[in-house]
Amino acid sequence: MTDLIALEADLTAQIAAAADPAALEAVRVAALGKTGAVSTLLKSLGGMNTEDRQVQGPAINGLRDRVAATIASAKAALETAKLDARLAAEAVDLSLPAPPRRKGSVHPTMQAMDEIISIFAEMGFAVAEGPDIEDDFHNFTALNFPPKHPAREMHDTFFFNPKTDGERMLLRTHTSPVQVRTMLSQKPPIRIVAPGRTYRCDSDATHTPMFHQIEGLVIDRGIHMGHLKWTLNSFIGRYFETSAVTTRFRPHHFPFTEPSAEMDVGCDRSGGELKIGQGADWLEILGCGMVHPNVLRACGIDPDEYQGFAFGMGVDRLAMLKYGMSDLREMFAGDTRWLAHYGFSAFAAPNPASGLS
Ligand code: 2U9
Repeated sequence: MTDLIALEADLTAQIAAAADPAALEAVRVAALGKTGAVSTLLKSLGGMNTEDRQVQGPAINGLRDRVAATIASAKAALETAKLDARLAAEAVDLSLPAPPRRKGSVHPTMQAMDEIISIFAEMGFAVAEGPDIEDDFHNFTALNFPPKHPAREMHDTFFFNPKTDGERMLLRTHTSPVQVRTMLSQKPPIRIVAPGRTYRCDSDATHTPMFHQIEGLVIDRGIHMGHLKWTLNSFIGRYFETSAVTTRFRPHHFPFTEPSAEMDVGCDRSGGELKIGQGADWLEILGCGMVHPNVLRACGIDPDEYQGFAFGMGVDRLAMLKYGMSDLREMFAGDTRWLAHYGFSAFAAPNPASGLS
């Protein structure tokens, strides 16, 4: 009996001295584990005569229960102490003032997009939209890109994995498939702009994998380059807010237009700052041309009866030119300080109904 009292006192002292869960577990194993001191005593009951067992049995079982209960309460106390320490360390001072709230703003690309849409809306263009995920026909074939033609690679296309039928969908490389879908579903006359996100596997100082385009399409009888030139000259004057704007059309090549051209605007770079509408330099602004007869045919329109012109421009770049940003990558960084500086009020956004203010 004295042995049991001494053992209990010793174990109680060890439990009290255990400073962390690992030390406490070591005490538990030494007492109640398979070969622990208390377990060995319990096993010895089997070798005792009935008289001794009747006395020792309750005494050893009682010791085991008390030691187990002391360990359990010591474990709970250690866990409470750990939680209290963590709560104290992670305390939040609720009396601190909140950081100033940043106001949301309209991204310059979207401001430019709204301005461009409004200018074309004033000229009688409707807005058309289509899916970002396209098929080969609407993005390439209908636009007179021959199969395996290098022009397809020029577009650095993001392809999806092939479907079970082998067809590979893709992220549209331009918004032109929207015009294809419009021609296939509507009869001329057509006068639309197609704004939206476009994707090309290209990333450097002047290219991002996702960028914004707006393209335009006019289809009617008797449409010619004169209509194209007037429309785009008028647009540029409105967009850059100057009547002094000069433009020139340089011959170019696109599979979907013939003839094709790039349009430059007169500018001045002499003072280190770019000024549109003055000076002797030229700046490339957009691409355009007369819709290729093959494209009209692929979209169910008879080129002997109808003609059309089309144009396309990069909106992120046009926003940078108008609002003085120099680094394309900053446009996509999502920096709230940059947005607070360059962003626009949502209440001042132009729209097709109100027009350009
Ligand atoms: C159809 C027929 C013709 C759209 C056009 C361009 C010229 C053009 C580029 C400008 C800069 C794209 O963002 S950019 O890289 N676009 O130069 N786009 S004509 O012509 C079409 C479209 C659809 C059915």
